[in-house]
Amino acid sequence: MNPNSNPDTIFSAPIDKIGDFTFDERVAEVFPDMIQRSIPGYSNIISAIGMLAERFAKPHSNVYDLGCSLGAATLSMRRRIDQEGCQIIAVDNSSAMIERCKLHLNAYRSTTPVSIVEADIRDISIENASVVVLNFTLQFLSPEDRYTLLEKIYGGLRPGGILILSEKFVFDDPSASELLIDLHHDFKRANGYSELEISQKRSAIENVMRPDSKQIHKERFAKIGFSSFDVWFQCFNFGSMFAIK
Ligand code: GEK
Repeated sequence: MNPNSNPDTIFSAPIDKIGDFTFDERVAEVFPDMIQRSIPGYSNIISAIGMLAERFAKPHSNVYDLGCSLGAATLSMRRRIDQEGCQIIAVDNSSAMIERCKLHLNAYRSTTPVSIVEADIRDISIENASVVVLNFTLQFLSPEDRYTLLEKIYGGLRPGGILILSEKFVFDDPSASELLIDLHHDFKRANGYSELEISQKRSAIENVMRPDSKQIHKERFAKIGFSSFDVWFQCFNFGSMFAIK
């Protein structure tokens, strides 16, 4: 369990009719515990996002955290960025997440200003960006919207700017896929989730989250025009990529 969060027990009792997963008040309340226990490597990725932002953030530029939830990536970047006139814009369309994100971020002081915006990331404009983070958010958009959003990000990035994209991956090779999914379930069991919780969460998320393969991500980056991209972290079927303009 995460000591800074209420424990995630959302799927612990049998549910008659499992609806689609939404980022509502109940999820926001247990989110730090849920994400730590569900995504292998999450805390490593969060701290490395801070390191990457420190390296790539430029003076008088914008840094975006798209699908910021409670602001973990924003906090990590804010701790590291030391550039005059640089501001972070953290965006999420869940009001429950945004409300709590404000509380989390206002609890600490910092020199880099942060604007916390409740909006759909498909509707905002991206401009003068040195760093853009999509930490486990793109997978919730439809495949057509993914391409349009990545094109918009590319358009709003300065030359040399970085996109950090973390996602669950799917794999073409059936045995590799089975092994990596099994290892992920072992990870969840080791973190105290029961078989019932694992299977009910899986049914709830199935319709709202359709991940891509690393190959698809790479092909899309190349088609859009990113000059350099690769995977910089992977644990089981979860990982993170960078793409530089
Ligand atoms: C972290 N990045 O802790 N517009 C805005 N927000 C959206 C949209 C959209 N169209 N679709 C989904 N979201 C965070 C973790 S969680 C990942 C990201 C997960 C938001 C949604 O409300 C949720 O807060 C977030 O994307 C995905 O580093 O729970 O697996």
